[in-house]
Amino acid sequence: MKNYLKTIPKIKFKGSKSTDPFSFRFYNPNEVIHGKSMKEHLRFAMSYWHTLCGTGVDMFGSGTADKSFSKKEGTLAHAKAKADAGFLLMSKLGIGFFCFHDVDIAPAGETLAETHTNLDIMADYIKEKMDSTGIKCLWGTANLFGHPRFMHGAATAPNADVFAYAAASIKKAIDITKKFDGQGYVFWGGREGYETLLNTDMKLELDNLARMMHMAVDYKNKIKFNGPFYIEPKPKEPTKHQYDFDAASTISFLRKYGLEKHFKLNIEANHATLAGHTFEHELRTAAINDMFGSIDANQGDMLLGWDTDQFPTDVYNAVYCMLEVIRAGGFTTGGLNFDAKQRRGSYTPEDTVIAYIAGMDTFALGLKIAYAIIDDGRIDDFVKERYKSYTHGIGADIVNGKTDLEKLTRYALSNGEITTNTSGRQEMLESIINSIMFGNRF
Ligand code: XLS
Ligand code: NI
Ligand code: NI
Repeated sequence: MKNYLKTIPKIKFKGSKSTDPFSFRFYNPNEVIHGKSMKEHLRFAMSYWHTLCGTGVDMFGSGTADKSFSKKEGTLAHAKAKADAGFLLMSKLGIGFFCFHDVDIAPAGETLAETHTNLDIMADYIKEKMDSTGIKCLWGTANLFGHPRFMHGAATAPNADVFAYAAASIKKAIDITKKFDGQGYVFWGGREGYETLLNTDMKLELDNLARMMHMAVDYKNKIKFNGPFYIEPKPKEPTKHQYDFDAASTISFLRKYGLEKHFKLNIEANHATLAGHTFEHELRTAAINDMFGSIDANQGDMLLGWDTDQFPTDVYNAVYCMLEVIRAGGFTTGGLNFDAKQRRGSYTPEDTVIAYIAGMDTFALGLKIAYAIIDDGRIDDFVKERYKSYTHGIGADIVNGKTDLEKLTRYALSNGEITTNTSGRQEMLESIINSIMFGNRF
């Protein structure tokens, strides 16, 4: 730990022409855009797991990045060194929030009681760091997918003892998140799904998942944890059929079980693409159902079919994401958590800093360009114009519930064949986006 990031300066905004890899080119935290600073708009968070725990292990090889921070792994001394490293990194980058799993911050004990003691020690340690740096917790969560005890699921496990263990872990993780004054709490159901119906009672599993969520809501109310609960949809990986497949199926689950008032969604870019959707589709689905909460910012690789959790550098995706965020009214309790890791070959601490800078600059561009698109107005005007038939006449009657199939049949018969339709002009709209993005440059 002694030498961790020793040669890295505090990262400053140096403008788009800067060739210093340890500077921001586009993210200028205090620059005010539409009444709020970039920092307030974007609410960046560090993911504790990737940044402080992930070593780059994959199916074909061991870790390449040393995350021992000069301490023996699995000890409290190591957990403290990780926290020291994390707060140093966030301070150097000017990142205001972090997100964590229970297992990220403290070593597992021999028993559940010992694990809880370790968590308490580390929660005190981290809380002090939060108080002295002003860095806040965006959300906490319990890792209910890594340990072998959760091989068949947690809340959807066939074994009631596993369900109870999961409940104890959730309770503890909510307690710690509350202690950190966390802005929210996430449920990601990594093993809440199944591999084959031959061994699965799907209805009982889903009912039990809802039972766990209801208990969590009751507990949250009891201890007055104010932040929202988020569900983070993902279609697959690790399980084949994951129950919280995408935004739409998650919302329908929440409504079926009367949970919708207590939850919002945490949308992850790479999960959207795994579900066969765009990032912006998932964000829009959340927003129009009043479920927009927070974002796990990353990107996948079109040529790989898994959750590669790459740092987001695709500016178009960031633009389309920020358009949805702005239209949803911006973040309240949520933010942009970099659920992202460096490639296995970019294994040095310097690469971590560079990766965060790349992600933060990408979203700074996304924010600025999204506002430029909104200010330009052509895209919004086009959409408005496209639906204008619903603002008067028969369209207004449809929208206002003043018609029925018989009346519409009479109208259609008198109206005759539809001989014209208006062009959707997709290519024109895409080229407007390009001209806004690059027009001033050339
Ligand atoms: C895994 C998920 C996970 C959640 C938190 O794919 O993205 O990292 O964000 O458990
Ligand atoms: Ni995630
Ligand atoms: Ni993920």
